[in-house]
Amino acid sequence: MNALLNRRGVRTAALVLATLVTSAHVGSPDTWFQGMAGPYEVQAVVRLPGVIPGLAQIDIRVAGEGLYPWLGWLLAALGTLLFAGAVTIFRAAGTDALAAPGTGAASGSAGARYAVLGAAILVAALVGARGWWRSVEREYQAELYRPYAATALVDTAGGHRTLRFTITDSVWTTRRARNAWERFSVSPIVPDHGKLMHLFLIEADDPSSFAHLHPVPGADSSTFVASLGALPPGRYRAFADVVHETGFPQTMVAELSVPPALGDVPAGDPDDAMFTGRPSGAQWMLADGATVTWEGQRDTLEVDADAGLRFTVREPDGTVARLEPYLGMAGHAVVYRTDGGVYVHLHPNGTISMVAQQAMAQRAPTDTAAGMLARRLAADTTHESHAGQFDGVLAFPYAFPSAGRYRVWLQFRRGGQVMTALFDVEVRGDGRSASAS
Ligand SMILES: [Cu+2]
Repeated sequence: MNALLNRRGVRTAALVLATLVTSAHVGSPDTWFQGMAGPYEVQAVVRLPGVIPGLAQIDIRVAGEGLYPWLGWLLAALGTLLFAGAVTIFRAAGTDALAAPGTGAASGSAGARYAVLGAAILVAALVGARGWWRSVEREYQAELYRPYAATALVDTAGGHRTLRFTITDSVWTTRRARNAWERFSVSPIVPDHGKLMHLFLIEADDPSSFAHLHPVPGADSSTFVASLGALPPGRYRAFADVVHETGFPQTMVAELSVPPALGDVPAGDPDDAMFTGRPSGAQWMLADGATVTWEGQRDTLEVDADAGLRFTVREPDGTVARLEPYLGMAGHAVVYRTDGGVYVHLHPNGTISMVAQQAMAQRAPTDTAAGMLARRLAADTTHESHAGQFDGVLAFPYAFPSAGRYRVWLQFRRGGQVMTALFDVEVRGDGRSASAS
């Protein structure tokens, strides 16, 4: 779909929305709209903030083909006609318009000069307008969110495999922000669930091997290192979750090739976990005979609808199991579209990070320098205080953002061991809609 026309449609939709949000709601503040905005069929959702002033989240989905292929040609032909017409007017200004009343047209060479002059003026205006449009486009692009650029590689010096994940983005290395998103991310990284970075490795071609690692800062503040343990060799995608002092979370992405294991496998972080396996339907059997069941619907999942991700861990005798805290939580889920286009790390409280919540609660007016709040958050050990047990019913609020085949890895702790269960699921959508929000 043509991005430019798409954006025009979105603008039209935004006008429609401006009138919509002025109507009142009781108890259900979100605004939904489905209908036509000009020639475009749109579905718009405005999620209003609880307190005004605040930030409203606006999602606009443009359905259908969006652009007729012949429309561009028609517009180009009409534009050429307009250009030729305008040049003709210039030519007439140099001939017919200068003729004395009652006489014939003036000399043709004056008309040609005027036509050339007119064409030059028009071309200059068009070139200028194109430059202006491009600069508007660049400004728009500069305001878009993009995650930090990063690289990942395996260092085999020292006789074992060490993952080195490096943030290469100039925003991080120079601490200079160019837009609002980047201003949120130039602050220090704070530990979430007690770890500065949660890094997931997922096998690229056929996602059967999976690792959940916790790299620690290496020689500088841009490189994070972790032991790869016994991870099978192959090509992997790396997803690194970090949270900034501002409460801003981001996921960095990189690809890497993992060589075969060397003899020496040093122990990694005790909360690291690795897993290799293939999904086996709605029930997963753990090594100790316990089972994990995907409760609810698996075959009628739809885009943007409540996915109802609910799992029950049962003892071999069928009773609901008790779980120990894993990184301060009853469970963690990683949702991944098998082409790598969607990745998210979920907790029973949703997609928001725990430390972002803590940062919100602990921010004080005296936190004027970068790093003050980060130090307090790092010293805070309340994430370790979830010492109790959880029952084995795990629910994760989530809606799948797009259609496709997904894998869901579920992680929790039992008998001191981190256990992983794997499920796969097909999510249906209309296959045509494109989201622009
Ligand atoms: Cu983690």
